[in-house]
Amino acid sequence: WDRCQMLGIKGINTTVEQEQQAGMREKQVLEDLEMPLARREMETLFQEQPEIGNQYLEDTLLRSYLKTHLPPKVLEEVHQDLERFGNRLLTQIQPLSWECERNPPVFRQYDAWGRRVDHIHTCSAWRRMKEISAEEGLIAEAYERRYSSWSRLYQAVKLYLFSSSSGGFNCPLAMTDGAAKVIESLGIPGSLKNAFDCLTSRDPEQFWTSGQWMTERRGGSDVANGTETVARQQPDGSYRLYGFKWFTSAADSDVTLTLARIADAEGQCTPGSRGLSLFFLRVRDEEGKLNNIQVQRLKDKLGTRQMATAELWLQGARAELISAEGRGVAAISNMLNITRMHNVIGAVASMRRMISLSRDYACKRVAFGKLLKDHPLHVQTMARMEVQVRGAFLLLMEIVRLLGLAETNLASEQDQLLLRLLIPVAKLYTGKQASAVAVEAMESFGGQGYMEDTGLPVILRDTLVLSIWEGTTNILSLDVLRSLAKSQGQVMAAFLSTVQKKLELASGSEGLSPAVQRTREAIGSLRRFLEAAGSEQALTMELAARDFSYSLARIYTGRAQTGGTEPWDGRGALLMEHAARPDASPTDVCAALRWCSQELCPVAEESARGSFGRGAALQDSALVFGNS
Ligand code: UCC
Repeated sequence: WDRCQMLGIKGINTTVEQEQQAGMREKQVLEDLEMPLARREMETLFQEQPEIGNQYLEDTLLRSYLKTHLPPKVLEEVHQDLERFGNRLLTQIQPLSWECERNPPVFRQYDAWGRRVDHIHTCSAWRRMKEISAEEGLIAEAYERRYSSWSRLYQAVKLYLFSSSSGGFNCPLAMTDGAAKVIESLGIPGSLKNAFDCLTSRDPEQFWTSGQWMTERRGGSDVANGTETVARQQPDGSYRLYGFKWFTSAADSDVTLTLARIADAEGQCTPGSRGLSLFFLRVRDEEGKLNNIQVQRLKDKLGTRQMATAELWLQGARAELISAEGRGVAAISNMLNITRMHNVIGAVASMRRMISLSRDYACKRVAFGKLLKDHPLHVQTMARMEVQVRGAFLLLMEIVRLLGLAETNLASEQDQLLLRLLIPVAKLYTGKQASAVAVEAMESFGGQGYMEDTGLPVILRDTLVLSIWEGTTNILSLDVLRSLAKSQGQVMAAFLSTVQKKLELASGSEGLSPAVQRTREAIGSLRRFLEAAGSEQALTMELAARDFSYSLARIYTGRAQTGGTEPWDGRGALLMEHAARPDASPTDVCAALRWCSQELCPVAEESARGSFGRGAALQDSALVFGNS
């Protein structure tokens, strides 16, 4: 895999130095164009590769967000750590990331003498990523809570910086975080104390990662009906699991959480969701021997090839029941909500990485006699991507802020309702944004973007999974409806009243008034849709689920702030709110206005077109399957 060369990394320069260098390069490139052709062919005019600098120092939106929201003492401490971490990412971690890509895991089923060994070999860079994750406290930070509710946000920011340089290690970290969360939410029972300590350890020798084995052969999204694994209780109270797990994302993990059906004395199991319970198990024993598990094969995936995703036979794996019987899905939903948050982190990080590279390239690449950055149409395309990533970033910060409050008992009931609603909304929306932005950004490199050895296709491939794993867009849209139904509409009431209140308070800012006006209209449309949908059949809401979720994402991301008075009240920092800060820049205002100039409430528009009725469903079917 020598073809894959590392994407360029600038030293650890200051922004001013970088600008000076870019200026010199620009001059050089333009001078080169004046040279006679023959000399040019021999000497220069190779295209320069895009480079990145310290991703913390270069991310002005991230830094202004932290400055606005974190208490000064916390900001001072985390700023130092993030600057250091940004440098470590450049010098040490990014090269490891490419090592992981170049050396995907290898599965060896038998040894030379025919013995079954089922050995998954991971490269040293992958194993080093695990150590670095512990050293940097990438899980620990969220559970130590040294900065109270801001600990979760701080952890998320580190993960956001780490994500695109992690060589795929962000995936096992997501599941590790999810497992720690489930164990914590169970009150850290004595039998799981050691596991919790290891999952949240800063000591590389102690640190464990977790898997999340939810998908079976007939499963996929339909976990309730597709899970066939059976759990048989043993005389000592433990269980043995028998079944086939079809996708286990990082099968080199130390432990895992998984679902199974407990068999009664006659061997019968309860079908459906009510029959599922949650289990914890060690994947290997102290000697590294698998826990009565056979590895069938590694998955041959489009992307995320750095990690060992496997098919596993459980043949009596010893496990501990950790949920109430039949409450497995509810118990594992704590994990799902955390891994979905990580998915949002991954989505925003990959958009930011692609845009950073594209921006640097625009300052180096000459076409039609001038740099790409001097072509207005090219810059317009990039600006549209920038608005998307800004909105997505603020939505991410909003959910981690709310999660931090919930984890430190500082969340109001309204905060908790909002969090339940916004996690699936953010996951489904940013997953789709990330794919679109990654494809668009790839195009901004022309043919070079399509070349494997630039490293750009890796980013694209790894981004495409974000709208699939952890629940597809439609499954997440249905989860949004589930949150409405379960709360008897309270999540929606919390959403609307929060948005409404903030809009009223932001309407004082004149520069933002077109955005305020458009958001107001969108809320009116959303309300009317909900009133009308209340009297319709369930089919209407199912058909509307995706457009409805998109409407929530767009309205919430564009909505306005509460106070704006000193001190900053720290609530709901999305684009208009960010733009209404006392020290906001004209660019912040511009991003808010542009976000709000897109269709904010597509569900109302589609509803007016009659897209959600029985007739439309029949037409959909005729269009797709050709029947009339
Ligand atoms: O494992 C995978 C890959 C791992 C890689 C992770 C890396 C990601 C990191 C990214 C880094 C860049 S992929 C496999 C993931 N599988 C899924 O996501 C499953 C998708 N399917 C669903 O989400 C479905 O909606 C199900 C499985 C949750 C539906 O199951 P049920 O049994 O039909 O659901 P119910 O009956 O509606 O819900 C059962 C209970 C309810 O509570 P009770 O019983 O008290 O009413 C629900 O309210 O679970 C509760 N519940 C939830 N609670 C269900 N979902 C949630 C939720 N999201 N939050 C809170």
